[in-house]
Amino acid sequence: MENLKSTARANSNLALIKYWGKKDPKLFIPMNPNISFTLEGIYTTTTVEFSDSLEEDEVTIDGKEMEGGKKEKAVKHLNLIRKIAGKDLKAKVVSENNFPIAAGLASSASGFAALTVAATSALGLNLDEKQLSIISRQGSGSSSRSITGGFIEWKIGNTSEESYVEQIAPKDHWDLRDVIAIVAREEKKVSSRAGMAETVKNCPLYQARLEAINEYFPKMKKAILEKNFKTLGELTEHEALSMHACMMTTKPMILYWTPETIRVIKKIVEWREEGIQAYFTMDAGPNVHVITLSEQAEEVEKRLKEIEGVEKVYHCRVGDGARILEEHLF
Ligand code: 2P0
Repeated sequence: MENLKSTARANSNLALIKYWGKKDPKLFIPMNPNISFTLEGIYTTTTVEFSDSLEEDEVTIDGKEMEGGKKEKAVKHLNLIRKIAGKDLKAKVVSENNFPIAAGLASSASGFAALTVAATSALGLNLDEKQLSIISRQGSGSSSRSITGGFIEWKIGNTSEESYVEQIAPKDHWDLRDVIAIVAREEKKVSSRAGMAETVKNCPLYQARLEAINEYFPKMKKAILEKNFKTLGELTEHEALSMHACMMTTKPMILYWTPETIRVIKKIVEWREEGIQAYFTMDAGPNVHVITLSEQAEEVEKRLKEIEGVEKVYHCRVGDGARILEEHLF
């Protein structure tokens, strides 16, 4: 019998131009093109084994066997991969995050990228990064960006085959840092998937956001290629505020910030006046990602730890894409 088992590891990623809305919710085609960089050191490791001795799929994440919605999402993704491979075997999936899910760092990005790479490899599919990103995208949109390392663009496209990621620059192009301030959090009430669907439907500012992105998307790409930190930082902040303004003006409102989020934002603005080059961005949660340069990253980390309400700080470099590991989790 063939050995239908593989293990993959994928890093998380941080969007500078965010994905918040689907043009095609079935195929996970985004409303706007987005840009991210892959984060070194915040990752998911996943082993997948397909076997004819299993009667149903089994999915275990961080030691807990999944049931209900979370399991369904994984099974749906396995079904897509089984269909592509033309195989009908059930799978055992064991997945581990090296960060606590409760910290509010996106686990679906690294999780679905690792699942895609491990499952396709276990079934003997030999796919390139473009093809892997197209498959991963359909498990969770942001995971398509974790397939590839460095600085990434996710193209909208009109069809599934046209909506894939491409590297803008490799990770050693620019030693940017993401210093993440984990702040006290309430339980997340609105998931990204539900929140973005509501925003597309019920936010009066959404169209203006899309038009603005058309204008600043090429500027962000150019800022990365030319390593223009001031432009990159200013666009990153403006973009995050645009997304959160749309969330907040959705009916009913979606508000992910806590008082600590604002406290950290205000500090960053103050620090800039002292000459610290740092800019903020937030995802669908209260944590603040602080983008800075290697020379000032230690100082930013030290200062973030001193802010009341900041519980933990992660310091990430630009990372590699998803890869196969030789050692399995089971
Ligand atoms: C991003 N987020 O670009 C944005 C910023 C959240 C805020 O990508 O429905 O979990 O699985 O495709 O990938 C979160 O979206 O949503 C996300 P689905 P996903 O990073």
